[in-house]
Amino acid sequence: QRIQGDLSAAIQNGEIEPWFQPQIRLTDGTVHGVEVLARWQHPTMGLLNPVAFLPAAERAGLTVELDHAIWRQAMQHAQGWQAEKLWYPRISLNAAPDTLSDPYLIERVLLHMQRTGLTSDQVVIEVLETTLINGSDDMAFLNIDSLAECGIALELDDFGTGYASLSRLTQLPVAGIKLDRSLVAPLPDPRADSILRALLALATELDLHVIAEGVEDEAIAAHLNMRGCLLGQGYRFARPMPADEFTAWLSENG
Ligand code: G
Ligand code: G
Ligand code: MN
Ligand code: NA
Repeated sequence: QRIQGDLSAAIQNGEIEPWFQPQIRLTDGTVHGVEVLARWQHPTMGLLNPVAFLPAAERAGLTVELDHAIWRQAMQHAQGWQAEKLWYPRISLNAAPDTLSDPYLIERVLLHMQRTGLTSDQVVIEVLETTLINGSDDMAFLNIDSLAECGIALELDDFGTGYASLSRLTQLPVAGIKLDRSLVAPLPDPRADSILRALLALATELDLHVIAEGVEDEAIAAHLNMRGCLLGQGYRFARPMPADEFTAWLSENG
């Protein structure tokens, strides 16, 4: 309907833009990376979150275009932070199932890198745990291998909400997992804590790094740190911010 009709033009004219949420080292509070989150500054409906337009983009076959429009803008901002020596940027980009299965994925990512001068250690691709289970075809698995060969890390997003990806973790070149906030928010609840400890043990065993999502307060951050979870993201540290706000945040916290 309305959203779907406006979407293609909005992608073209930059109405859909990257916002940024820092990922923090829980041991010392320094900045590890930043997750890039799409936002649509809609002329009449105001600020829209992905939940309001990603499904429509998917139905319209526009997610690949949308993801790359966001990635390109995000990497341009990162180039600026690098140039201003505010920070050695490390950005995490969300990939929709269609984006992961795109035969031109590697070519497009390398082109963004070439244009911005960012190197493969500065780019992380996040895919949902469920994408690997439901949305992956041979092309997706080829891409996953190629990303690893290029030195680009792959992280599993919303980890703990899908299922059966434990065996996949041993077969795929996954660098890290992002603990879903439904596992993090209840901490230090004993059951949530048991799951946390089990997942951290598994991650250590498989040599995966772990980022806790939805870290909303200091008690949760301290608990995670006590259990040996090194990285966290959430409102305790910062909300997702537009680029100019994140630039200001970096000059205070970077
Ligand atoms: O920012 P917010 O919590 O509303 O994001 C919700 C979800 O939308 C994120 O967890 C992420 O999976 C998805 N998302 C955010 N930005 C992008 C994007 O640029 N591309 C894709 N494919 N998904 C995104
Ligand atoms: O990639 P993913 O879908 O996990 O994106 C994270 C989403 O969670 C974003 O939409 C972001 O706005 C949201 N978010 C980030 N930090 C917090 C938090 O501390 N609490 C809650 N409830 N949501 C958060
Ligand atoms: Mn994500
Ligand atoms: Na997530």
